[in-house]
Amino acid sequence: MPETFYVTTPIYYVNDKPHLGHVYTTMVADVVARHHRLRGDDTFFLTGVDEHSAKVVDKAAEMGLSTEAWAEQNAGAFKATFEKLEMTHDDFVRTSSAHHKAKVTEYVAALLKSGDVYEGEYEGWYDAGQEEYVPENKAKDQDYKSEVNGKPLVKKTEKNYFFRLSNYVPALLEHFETNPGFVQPDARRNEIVNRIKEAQDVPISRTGTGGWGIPVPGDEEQSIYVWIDALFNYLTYVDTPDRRHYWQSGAVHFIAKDILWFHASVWPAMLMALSKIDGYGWVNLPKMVYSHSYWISDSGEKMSKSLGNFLDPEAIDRCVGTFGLDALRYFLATRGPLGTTDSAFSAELFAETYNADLANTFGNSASRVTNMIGKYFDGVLPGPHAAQQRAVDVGGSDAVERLHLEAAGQRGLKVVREEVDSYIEQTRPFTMAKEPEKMPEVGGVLYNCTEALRIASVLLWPFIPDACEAFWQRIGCDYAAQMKANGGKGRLDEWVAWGRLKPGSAIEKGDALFPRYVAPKA
Ligand code: ME8
Repeated sequence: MPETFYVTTPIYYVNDKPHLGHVYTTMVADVVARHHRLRGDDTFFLTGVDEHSAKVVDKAAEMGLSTEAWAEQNAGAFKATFEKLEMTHDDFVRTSSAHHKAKVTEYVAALLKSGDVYEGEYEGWYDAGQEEYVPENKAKDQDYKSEVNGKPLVKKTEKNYFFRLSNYVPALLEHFETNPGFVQPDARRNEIVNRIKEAQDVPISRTGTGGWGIPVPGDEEQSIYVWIDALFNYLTYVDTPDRRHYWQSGAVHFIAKDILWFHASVWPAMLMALSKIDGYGWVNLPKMVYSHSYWISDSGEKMSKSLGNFLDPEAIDRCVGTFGLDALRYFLATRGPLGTTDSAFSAELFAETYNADLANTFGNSASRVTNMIGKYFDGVLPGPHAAQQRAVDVGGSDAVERLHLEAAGQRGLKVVREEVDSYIEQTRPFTMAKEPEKMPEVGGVLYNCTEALRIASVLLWPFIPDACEAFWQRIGCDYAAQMKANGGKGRLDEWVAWGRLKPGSAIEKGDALFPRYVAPKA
């Protein structure tokens, strides 16, 4: 049954241009969004940028530019990168947009009146790189250095508004208890539960931002803390009459482990606080916060802007130029750090995966089968044969919905390996074709192979849409046009049912979908 589905990525800081880590999370969310649209779900996919960070102010000053100009330039770079990589987001967040600012102001004004926010003074540690207040016990554990970039924490004393996170500890723990899938993977949930037990109230405003940020309503000297401003993006962008149902369907937030704390504690607690206020009764909690690990360099460091060892947009362009966009999407989604261990980005593994899964499996099988239909049947799809009865059943539990993307990719490839490659080895249509009376049976084999490839291509479409659409065109399937005509929605269940191709339809050969990669000689 079609459902409503809402998926988000973090909104990225615009202190610099995008790198592979940002592309990764957005691409994973894109694959998941595509899968849901293919299922026929009413899907909303949100990504974008986080602008009101002190890091943006500092970097702009360093570059000799105004903060606005630097933010504008990098926001543009993120947008252009995501568009070039054919991400299918439905909207692109800019926290400087009038709509976002107005909504955040409205939420904070409501919270200020609710009793869950009070004025106080913060005295303690601050991680400037992460824009994060660090409680004393945690700062001590970290040896008073940033967990992420190793730089010393700074001591801060400032007047702030505080959110009563401590009041929400019992409700949060209960939510974790009754919704074991709320934070995924499981190992991450356990870390967070332990930290929530000791949660203290958190600042939601800052002073001295030089006007960069959203002012606290009624107290212009303070700006809304960038993390509060940023978290609200998930709500502001769907807080309109035509989009509210996406929020209410239960958001799925993709993030990396560095920002899990905010998403799994402050965020749900603020939503609980908001939902108690008049007019916000419709505000529910997200369905899931999925916290993946990092891409690290071959030498084992996290790729990040401040460390300067990231795979930058030019490197991403070269990769797409050599292997194609489908290859990048497939590799990132199926070989990335979705679980609790980091993944090293290696050019060798990329080329190996490309050849094994795309060139030698899907691409090669598609060529073999369409070539044989060209050679033996003049490019006309033969009909089934009684001696070659076969059917693929891919029904049942869904790996993408469980976010097992590697398994989901392999599920499509398994159909190709078993129902095309092994099947051809067993039946040897090229040998049978030497005896004219066996031609109807050869036809039956090739019909089955084309059907299996068609079903595999439907399963693989979220990962390698360009190749699948090219293949559909060759076998006369108008799925791309149907999706377009139907607001992007497909009919996954129908399309993976066996026996939909009509014998007699034209089958084109076409070029290799994934030419085999041979590394240039050093
Ligand atoms: O944290 N491997 O923005 P940010 C995998 N603005 N993913 C990576 C990565 C890596 N090496 N490096 C970055 C912020 N990412 C805030 C978020 S949300 C309300 C506010 C991805 O520009 C990953 O998704 O530092 C991580 O969570 C995000 O980029 C951090 O982006």
